[in-house]
Amino acid sequence: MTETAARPAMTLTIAGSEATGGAGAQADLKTFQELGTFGMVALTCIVSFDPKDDWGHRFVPVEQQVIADQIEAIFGDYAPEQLDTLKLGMMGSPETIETVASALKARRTRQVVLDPVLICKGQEPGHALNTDNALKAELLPLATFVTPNHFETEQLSGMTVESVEDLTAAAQEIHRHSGAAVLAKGGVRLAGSEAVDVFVDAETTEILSAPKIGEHAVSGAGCSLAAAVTSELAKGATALEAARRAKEFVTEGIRQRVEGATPFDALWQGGLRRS
Ligand code: PXL
Repeated sequence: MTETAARPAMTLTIAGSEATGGAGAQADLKTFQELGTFGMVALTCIVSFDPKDDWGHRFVPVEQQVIADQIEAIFGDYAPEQLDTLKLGMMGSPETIETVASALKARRTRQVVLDPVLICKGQEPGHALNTDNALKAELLPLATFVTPNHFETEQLSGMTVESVEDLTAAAQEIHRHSGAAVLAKGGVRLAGSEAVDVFVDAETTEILSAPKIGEHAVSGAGCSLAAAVTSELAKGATALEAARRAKEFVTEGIRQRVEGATPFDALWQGGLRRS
């Protein structure tokens, strides 16, 4: 009789493609693999940067039925209880949020990490408000862990964030109304020499801090952080442990970032291997 190894932790991302491999589903899948989980992807949209137009984002949604089909295929293959953690990334439109939320209603995974990507450059600014409302109504209630960046923290809390104290208060507010663990990212947006994120759940408020590496945002940091949280939760970490390890993963990924022709560098998910 052949021995079968215990199956790896199972992770799924529902997210958009970003062709250059810095962000989106590509970043998620690389992070899942790097952290030792079995990764799956259902694509919501395709983003192609435009080198002829200042690297603006060209955005094409995946047909709604095709999004639903991918989710059906994945949950046909694995029961919700076999999928340890689900990550929700860029949806791109209120219609897609609706499709994903209704596909997930009958398929509840134990843990859902929501990266509340509100708007991608190249989309109509008007989209942000509609997407924000749909996210709050349809996806935030499903989330057990949420990872808003500076802008998304302001949107989800309705508060202005200019300091670590503001970020903490806003993260506590998002936790209070969603019940989810929150990792609110200050990143390079808050002044000072440290990149500060704030973790809040029912037991703990903890400030996670690491020296800033440069003053520019790096592509893929947000996606990779949420994907690392997803992987760590899938492997059995507590929410706080997952947040700490994800911060370390992203810090090393930024240290080993890849430079190309775009004005922003891309995080490399293999950063921890070299450090
Ligand atoms: O980092 C946000 C993000 C998420 N998902 C996709 C993206 C981007 C930013 O470029 O393209 C698909």
